[in-house]
Amino acid sequence: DIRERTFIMIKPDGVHRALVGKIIKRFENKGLKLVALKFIWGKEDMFKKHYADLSNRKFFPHLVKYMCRGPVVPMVWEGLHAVEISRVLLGQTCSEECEPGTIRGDFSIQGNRNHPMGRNVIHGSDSVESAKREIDLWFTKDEVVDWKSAMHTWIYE
Ligand code: YYY
Ligand code: MG
Repeated sequence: DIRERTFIMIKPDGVHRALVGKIIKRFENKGLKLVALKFIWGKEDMFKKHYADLSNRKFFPHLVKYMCRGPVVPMVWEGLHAVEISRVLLGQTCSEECEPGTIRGDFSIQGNRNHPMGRNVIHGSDSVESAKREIDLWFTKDEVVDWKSAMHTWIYE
């Protein structure tokens, strides 16, 4: 589905480290299309909802605190297999495991499964269903823009 959408969020460390432009460029380079974006300092209750499925995990309070430490950049990207493609661009959850060439692989250093995850720069939805839920949580309907890129016919047959 070339209209598939995923929810991506640059985390506070990504913003503080001035990686916003570099990260957005990777999604643009791939051929995904930006359909929503904002710059906000997220509130605790939003991150508790956002990460609701992890609420019984030991690291949950730590995670929510990290996400509240500074501004974030929530975005929606659209394109063929947008969810899966974006997960590949992101790299593995743990910074110590992810490949160079991925966003986390190139821009983060600390994080393995047995310790608090440290700073892994970016969030991306893990399924089409969670993407829908996350998009609805962070954006209103009219904040997500339907438009056709001038490059469309040069990216898709
Ligand atoms: O989707 P992704 O971000 O790659 O991983 P999740 O398993 O959904 O966990 C969300 C978030 O929680 C992860 O980016 C860091 C943090 N976390 C953690 O601090 N410690 C863990 N053992 C697992 C995840
Ligand atoms: Mg996840």
